[in-house]
Amino acid sequence: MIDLHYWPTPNGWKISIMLEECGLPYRMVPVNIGRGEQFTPEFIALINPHHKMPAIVDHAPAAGRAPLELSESGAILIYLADKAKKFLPEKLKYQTLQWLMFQMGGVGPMFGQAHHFMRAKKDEVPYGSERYGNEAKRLYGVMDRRLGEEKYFAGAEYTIADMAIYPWVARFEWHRVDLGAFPNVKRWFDELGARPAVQKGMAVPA
Ligand SMILES: N[C@@H](CCC(=O)N[C@@H](CS)C(=O)NCC(=O)O)C(=O)O
Repeated sequence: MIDLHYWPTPNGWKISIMLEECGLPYRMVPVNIGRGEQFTPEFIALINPHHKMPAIVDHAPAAGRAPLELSESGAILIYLADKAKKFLPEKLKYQTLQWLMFQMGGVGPMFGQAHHFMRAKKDEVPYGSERYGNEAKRLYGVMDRRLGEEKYFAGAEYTIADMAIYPWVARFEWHRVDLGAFPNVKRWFDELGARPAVQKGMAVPA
């Protein structure tokens, strides 16, 4: 059994989607980040010293191995792909990792900053909204070109890179992007949104 320390946000959804896609049994442990539950001494000592969700505890990682605590959603996705032997195909391994890193270093942090300035700060700092809004649009341009060349980010197969990017694109209204202006992203987004495991993962409640 895997414990998923979770709150329903794009970083949390990446892992709930992957667990659903793999059919791995898991138990959701809520971490209400609005109430600061990521700062409890237990969470910091036992789950993630960086006090962020998502994190997992795999109580049965492999025969004879001690339970594994893991944080950082990209690392968790790679771990689960290795465990389930799914969604990180050998022939697309490095392309998958490239687009996963693109999400971890680009899409996640930049869209997150756009949400902060546009929503939490309600455009009080116009420079912030403009800078991260423009960066979000630039990243959509990169994604649209890639998805004009390939069906999925890594190539012909659906991988953990798609699962990492999807929940961030699902917040397109938050970073004020018109999906219609990026037709290849929209085609991919609609296709993934029709997958039952994606729908289940996105619906895991708090
Ligand atoms: N790089 C981390 C980022 C995780 C992250 O930013 N989580 C946010 C919610 S989406 C969080 O737990 N924030 C609480 C805090 O920063 O105190 C990952 O990909 O797992």
